Amino acid sequence: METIQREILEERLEQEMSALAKEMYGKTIEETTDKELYYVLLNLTKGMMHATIPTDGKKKVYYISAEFLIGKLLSNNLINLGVYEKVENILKEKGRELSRIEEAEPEPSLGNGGLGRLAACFLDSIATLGLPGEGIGLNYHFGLFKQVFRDRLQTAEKDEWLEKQSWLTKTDTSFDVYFGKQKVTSRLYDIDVIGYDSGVNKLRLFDLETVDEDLVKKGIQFDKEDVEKNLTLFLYPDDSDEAGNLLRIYQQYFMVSNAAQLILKEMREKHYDLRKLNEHAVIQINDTHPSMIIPELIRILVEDKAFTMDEAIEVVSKTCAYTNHTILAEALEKWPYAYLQKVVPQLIPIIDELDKRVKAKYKDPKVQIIDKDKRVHMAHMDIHYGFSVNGVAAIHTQILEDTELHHFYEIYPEKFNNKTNGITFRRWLLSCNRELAALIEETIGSGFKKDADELEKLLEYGSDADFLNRMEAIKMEKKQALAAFIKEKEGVDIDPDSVFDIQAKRLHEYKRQQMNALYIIHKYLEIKKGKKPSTPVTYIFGAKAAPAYIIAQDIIHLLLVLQDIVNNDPEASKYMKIVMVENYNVSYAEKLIPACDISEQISLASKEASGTGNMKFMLNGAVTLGTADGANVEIHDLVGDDNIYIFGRDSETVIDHYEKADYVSKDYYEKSPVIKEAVDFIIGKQAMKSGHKENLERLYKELLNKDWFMTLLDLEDYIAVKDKMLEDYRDREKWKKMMLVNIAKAGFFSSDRTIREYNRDIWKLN
Ligand code: 26Y
Repeated sequence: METIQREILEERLEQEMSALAKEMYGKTIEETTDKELYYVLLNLTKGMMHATIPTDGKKKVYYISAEFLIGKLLSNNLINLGVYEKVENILKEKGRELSRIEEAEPEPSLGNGGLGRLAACFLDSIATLGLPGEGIGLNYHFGLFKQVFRDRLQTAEKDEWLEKQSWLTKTDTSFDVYFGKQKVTSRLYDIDVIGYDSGVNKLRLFDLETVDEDLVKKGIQFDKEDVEKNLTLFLYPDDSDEAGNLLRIYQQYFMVSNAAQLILKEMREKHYDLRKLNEHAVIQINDTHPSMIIPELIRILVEDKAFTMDEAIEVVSKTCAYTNHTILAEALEKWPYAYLQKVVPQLIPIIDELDKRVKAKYKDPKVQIIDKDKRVHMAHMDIHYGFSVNGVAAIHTQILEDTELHHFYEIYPEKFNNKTNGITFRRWLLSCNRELAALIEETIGSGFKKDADELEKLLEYGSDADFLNRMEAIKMEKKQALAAFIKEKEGVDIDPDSVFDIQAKRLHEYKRQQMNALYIIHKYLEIKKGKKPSTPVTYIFGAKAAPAYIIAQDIIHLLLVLQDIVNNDPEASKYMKIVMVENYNVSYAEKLIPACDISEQISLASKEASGTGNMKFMLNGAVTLGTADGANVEIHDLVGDDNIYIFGRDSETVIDHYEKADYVSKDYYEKSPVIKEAVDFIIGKQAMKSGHKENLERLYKELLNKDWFMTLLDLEDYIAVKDKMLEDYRDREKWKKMMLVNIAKAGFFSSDRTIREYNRDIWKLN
C-alpha cells in the first residue's frame, strides 16, 4: 500500500479541497452549494484511492451477483480511508457540515434487499481483509424502483440515481455478447471498493451504451421487446408476462457472458494456464441469478479453447461455488427450456449435455436439471456442477440438508456447508452510529474496529451506571434525530419518549408485516375499550413490495390505513403512533437502526434464510422480538434467554404443518375472539372509510382462507410476548443491561468473520 503518498495527501487535504473547488466551480469551499461540495469531496476521494490489493500469482474471488446494494459511499469511503474526522473538521472550520453534504449524495439503486446488501457488506470485508476479489454485476439505470405513496397505495417510479459525476468510472473494457445471432456490445464501469485501513478492490458493473432511458414512459412501464434499448433499465423487471421473463434471462446472460469474458481476459493477461482455472479463480454464484456462468464458461472453453467436454466440465466445476439464500419455492429459478432456447440457443447443447450426464447417473426425478415439464432448474445445475453449496445461517443450512435439498445432500454431503451471514461494522456501527462507536472506543479501546469479538469486553460494564446511562442517552439522541427526520420526510410527529418498535425489510407475506398490523389493531381496539397501555409505542415500518406482488401491496395499504386511523384519533394517538416510511432504502436504514428499541424479526419459522437487519439492530442496542428463524436462532444462542424475546411455533412444527397440509387459518380465527376481532377490523367500517374495499377485502380473504405463512397460528403468542416486552421496557435497569449484552455479543455477526470462513472453507485465496 502506498501509505506514504496517502499521508502527504492527508496533510494537503485542505489545499486539495480548496483547489478542487476553485477548479471545478471557481468558488471557495465556503461559497459552494451542498451539491457542489459533494462533488468536490467525491473527486477528492476518488483521487485518493490508489493502493490496489495485489493479485499477482494469487487466486482471486469473483462474486457475481444481480444485486449490489452498496448505499451511499462518501462517508464510508472517508471512514475506510481514515480521513473522515479530518475532512469533517476542515469543513467545520469553513462553516460546513459533512453530514449535510452527505444528504446531497444519491443512493445507488442497484439492489433490492438482503442478498444485495450482503454482497455489499462482503465486498467491504474482502477488501478490508486484503483479499483479492471483485464483485461483478449490472449497472441498472433506474435500479429497483422508487416507492411513492399515493392515496395510501404504493406506486412505483423510476429511480433516477445516476449522475454524470459519480463513483462509477467508465473503462475502456467492452465485450461482444451474443444472444443467438443477435450481438450487443457492453461497456464496463468500475467502482472502487476501499477496505478499512487496507487496500482497494473493484466492483465491476456492465452496461449497454445503446440503452434508451426515454423508453420509460409512465411509472416503470416500458416496451419489453428491444433488448438493445432496455436491457439495463431496471433490476428485476416485471416478470408477470413472457416478455418480462425473457428480459430477465437476457439480463442474466448479459451479466454472466461479460463476467466470463472478463475473467478469461484476466487469466490471459496474467499468462495463467486455463486448464488450471480453478487455481487462479473462484466464482461465487450469489443465488441462482448468475447460474448460467457455468454452461457459459464450459461453452467458451470447448468452442474457443479446444477443451474436451470432460475437461471443461471438470475445471469449471472446480471453480464455481453456489450460495442459496432462500427456501421459498417461487424464488428458486426454473426457466422454461423454450425460453432459454429463444434467448441463448448457444447454451442449449451444453445444458443438454449437463442434464444427460445427471440423468445417466441418477434416476431420482428430484435431482434432475431438466424436469418432465421441460423446465431448467438453475440451482440443480449449480449443485451438480459446482464444488460448494452453502446456506446463510445454521438453521437454514440444516433445513437445506434435511429437507429442501435433501436428495442432493445424500449425493454430495461434502459439498454442503454453512456460512452464517454478517454485516460490515464500518457502515452499521462506525458510520451510522458515530456516537455509540465513540463511547465504545472510549470504554474498551479501538481494537473492536478490526476485531469485532473485542466487543465482548463491554460485558464488564453491565453494572457500570455511568456507561449504561451514556449508552441510553445516545439511544435517545438517535431517536430524537430520527423523529426530526421523519417529521421532515413523512410529515408525522412522533415522540422520542415512546418505544420505537421497528420492522424494516422487504414486504413479503413470510416476513409477516401483517401480523404486526394485527397486533396494532388489537392494541387500538383495547384503547378504544378503555384499556390504556402503560407505555406509548411508535410502530415504524419501512418496506417496498414487488410491483407485481398484489397481496404485498395490500399489506402496505393496510399499514397506511392504520397510520391514518390511529394517528388521527385524538385518544389513541396519545398511546400509539404508526409511520410507514416512504422509499425505505440503505440510507433510511442507517437512520432507523440506531434509533430502534424493539427489533421486529417475526418471519414464519423456517422461511427467513438468515436475515441481516436483525444483526444491525442488535449491534445498535435494540432488543430482538423474533421467531426461532434464520440468524435469530444464533442471536438467541449468543445472548441467552434473558436478552431476547422469542415466540411462535418452531421450524419443525411449521414444516410438519406444511407436510401434512393441516393448517387451517379459519380454525384459529373462529377459536379466538381476539384474532377474530382484529381480522374483522380490516373490512370494518373505519378501515373501509379510510382505505379501498378491493384491497382490504382481498387481504381479509387471504388471511381467512389461505394464510400461507400462518399469521394466525402465531398471533396470540406474539401479542403475549410483545406485551411482556413492553412491560419490561419500563424497567430501565433491566433494559439497559439487555441493550449492552446485545451490543457486546454482536461481534460474531461481523462480515469479516463470515468472509474469513468463506476464504477458509471455499475460496482458499491464501
Ligand atoms: C428473481 C427472483 C426470483 C428473486 C429476486 C431476489 C429471488 C430472490 C431474491 C432475493 C433474495 C434475498 O434477498 N434473500 C435474502 O438473502 C439474505 C442474505 O443471505 C438473507 O439474509 C435473507 O434471509 C434472504 O431472504
